[in-house]
Amino acid sequence: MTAPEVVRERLATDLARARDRSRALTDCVDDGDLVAQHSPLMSPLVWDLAHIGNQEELWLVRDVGGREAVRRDIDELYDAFAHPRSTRPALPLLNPDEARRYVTQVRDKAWDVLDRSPLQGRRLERDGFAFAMIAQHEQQHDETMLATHQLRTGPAVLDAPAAPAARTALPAEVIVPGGEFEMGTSTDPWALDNERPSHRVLLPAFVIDAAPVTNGEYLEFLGDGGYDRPELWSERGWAHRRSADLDAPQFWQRDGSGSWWRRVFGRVVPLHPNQPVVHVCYFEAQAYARWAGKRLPTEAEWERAARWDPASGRSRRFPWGDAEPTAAHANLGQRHLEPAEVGAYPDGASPLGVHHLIGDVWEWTSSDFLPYPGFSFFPYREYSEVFFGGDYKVLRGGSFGTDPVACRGTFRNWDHPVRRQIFAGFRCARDVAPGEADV
Ligand code: AVJ
Ligand code: FE
Repeated sequence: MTAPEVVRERLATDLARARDRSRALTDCVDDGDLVAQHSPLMSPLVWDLAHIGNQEELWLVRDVGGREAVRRDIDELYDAFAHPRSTRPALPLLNPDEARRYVTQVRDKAWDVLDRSPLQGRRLERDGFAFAMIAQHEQQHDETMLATHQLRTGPAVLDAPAAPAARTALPAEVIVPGGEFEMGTSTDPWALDNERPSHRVLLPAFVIDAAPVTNGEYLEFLGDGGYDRPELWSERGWAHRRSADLDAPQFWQRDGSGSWWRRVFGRVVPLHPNQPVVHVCYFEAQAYARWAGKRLPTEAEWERAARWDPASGRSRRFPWGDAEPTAAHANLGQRHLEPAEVGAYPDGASPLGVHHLIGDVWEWTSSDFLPYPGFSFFPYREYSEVFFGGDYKVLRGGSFGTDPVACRGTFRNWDHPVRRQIFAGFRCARDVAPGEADV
């Protein structure tokens, strides 16, 4: 049990950090850019901004605080289910100045609600859940806005130092022994509904890559005709590869001499061979894995590799233990605008020596997005429940654009298998060969 005053301080920091980021992502472009649609897959940035404020108003100001609405008339405009992303630019949205004023008004009230909440009692307020949920929500939209920035054309407006270089050489693979482990959580106070409840899962031994697949490795697949060999793709994956005319990860381009480059937030940079590949869809990940004689890990395998501590038998919050991530553990929080070289975070490794599980790139798993046994929605069906059983694959681990508040060993992300504007890569896994796990 953490004392309410400590929780309150932490919530204030997390909410303030989210708002600084939302501001930075929306103050760096002009109004025309904020209302424009940079891709039919994305909302205009100004929609995300006001939607962030609207969710905060619904949950913190009205529900937790029991206060008067700031703007009851705009709920429908910012209801993600009422309007698909492609139709949002045509809505009578708040203009950029109005949106900025709106989120500030809501936040001022939310600060007051936070000051007065006991942070205990009612489940929504207990341990500050509602405030943490809203901080996570804002950060998730900030990551979405970062993806919109990546899709946006025109001169670069975002800047960050280069991600760190390798500090240690990694083995190709790690053997994870079979056995039972605790998947999900019933005790992490800020875990979202889909991460709950904790349950025992029994897995046979498996082998998992020590790091995500790099650009250099992916280039070998590409050079070996990976995109031209239907036998490497699933039936659905090949149909998509054909209809979408995929021939390389999104944002890759080749120059006259055959060298590969990558467009990264408005700059064209040489393809870095030792950074994880990013902006591939599930079907590309699946084809690579088959080419490598492997497969994608299941979500349970990923979580066992990330959380299970062989010494204690316990599942921990992060690969390195229960401590919150620092800059030494993982590439999170948009400190860098790219994944780091593999081997750059030795302090972030799991006890078995699996690296880069947290940060750098979201990792596609082979699992569909489904509820854990005993799931119940909280606090609303539309966060997770309505997506269960849809055409979604689970992604794990967070990217360089994920804030620590929205990232942990239990955190589950999901998206359509064709999507690649998200900061997604992957690592491979495989069954153990006979005798391999006995050593
Ligand atoms: C969990 C990232 C898939 O962005 O659609 C934001 C998070 N839910 N607002 C999404 C979310 C409601 C969600 N993902
Ligand atoms: Fe949202």
